[in-house]
Amino acid sequence: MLRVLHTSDWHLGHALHDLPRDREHAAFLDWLCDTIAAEAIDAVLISGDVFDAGNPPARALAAWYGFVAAARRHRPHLTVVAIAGNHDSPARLTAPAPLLAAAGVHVIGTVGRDAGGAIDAGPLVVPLRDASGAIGALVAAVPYLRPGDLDADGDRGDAVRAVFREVLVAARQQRQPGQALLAMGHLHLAGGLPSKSERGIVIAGEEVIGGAAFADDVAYVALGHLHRAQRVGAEHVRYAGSPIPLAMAEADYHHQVVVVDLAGAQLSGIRTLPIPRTVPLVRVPRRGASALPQVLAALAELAPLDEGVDPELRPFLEVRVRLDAPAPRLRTDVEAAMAGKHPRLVKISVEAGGARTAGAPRPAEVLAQLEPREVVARLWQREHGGELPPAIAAAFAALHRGLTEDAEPDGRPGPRGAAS
Ligand SMILES: [Mn+2]
Repeated sequence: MLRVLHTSDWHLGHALHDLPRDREHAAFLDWLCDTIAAEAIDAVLISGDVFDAGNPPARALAAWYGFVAAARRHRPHLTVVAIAGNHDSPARLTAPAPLLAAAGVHVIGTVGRDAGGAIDAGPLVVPLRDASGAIGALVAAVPYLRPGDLDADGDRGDAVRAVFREVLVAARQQRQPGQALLAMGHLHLAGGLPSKSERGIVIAGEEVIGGAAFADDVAYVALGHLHRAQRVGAEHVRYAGSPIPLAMAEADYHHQVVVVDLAGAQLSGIRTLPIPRTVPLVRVPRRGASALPQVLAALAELAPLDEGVDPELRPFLEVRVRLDAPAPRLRTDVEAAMAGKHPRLVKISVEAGGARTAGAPRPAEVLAQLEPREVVARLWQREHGGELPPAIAAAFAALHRGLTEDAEPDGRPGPRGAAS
């Protein structure tokens, strides 16, 4: 019997609209260590995005090393396998690999190839051992695949599938009877539901591969990248999901880890364990949006600041205002209403109200044929009536210029614009 815990998308070092998440991550990692001990876990699979950024802050590195040391104190034979996600720097994640390997931690950043282009699959096949030291399973651990990891010729989807296929072939060659075969990947699998907080990983138009990339002899597929916990097409193909909400829109997510039991080569059980939420996410109003007077009245009802609570554990709050006309004092009014309140304001969302300019619906136009400035001018006309004010036009032009100058070579906005 081998018991494996699957988790992913920790995003250590994350900030929610500039507010740090360190206390939430610390609470999760404490809970995870307790769970590893209580559930008698033999191996932990972390399916990418250990860190939120390629150059994580020192406190995020401290959380990571502190976790691996604490987890091994609870379970001295524990194996930890972490693959790089699209947020991780493969080089930085794997820089301490020799030290970590001595502590049972395998960090996998890139796919090596020989001069002929063949994959060096050896480092991507990781054995998982039970408490007696016997190998109970082999994991084909494939990191997020960057262009340099892939065969340059042909379709990206084909190239991604080829890497999984070749690493699984190598794992099968090593596998002894009674050992299970597992796979890990950080990618968007067809049929998976994305959230707003993942950074799109399209490189050449091929974002998604199908679950058929994993053959029937793979007992469990531990995926990362999608932040909503979910199975994809089959019970044993799963995204563990992120352990904390990475955007206000994820307030209703059920954060969890997956516990996978293996009996010999076969999957014998899958359970999910809910992760306690340390910091509540509050929305005013709870659903939809309200006019500003109602929002301000609801904010007045919020609990007053409790000085006894650690400031980083106070709830995050989003207000959603429906506006019928521009409200230049919106932020000032909301911030005044929040003064002395317990929750921390992280976001003001505005929804345009019902007082639309009268007139027959316009024939559908192809958005791509309009200049961005024209789209803004028409939106202003529709929502507020009249010409686009010069100050708004200038602000939009500056913003648009900033976005297009930041764009990555494939024309998509850079990480700053796209992250959560
Ligand atoms: Mn992620």
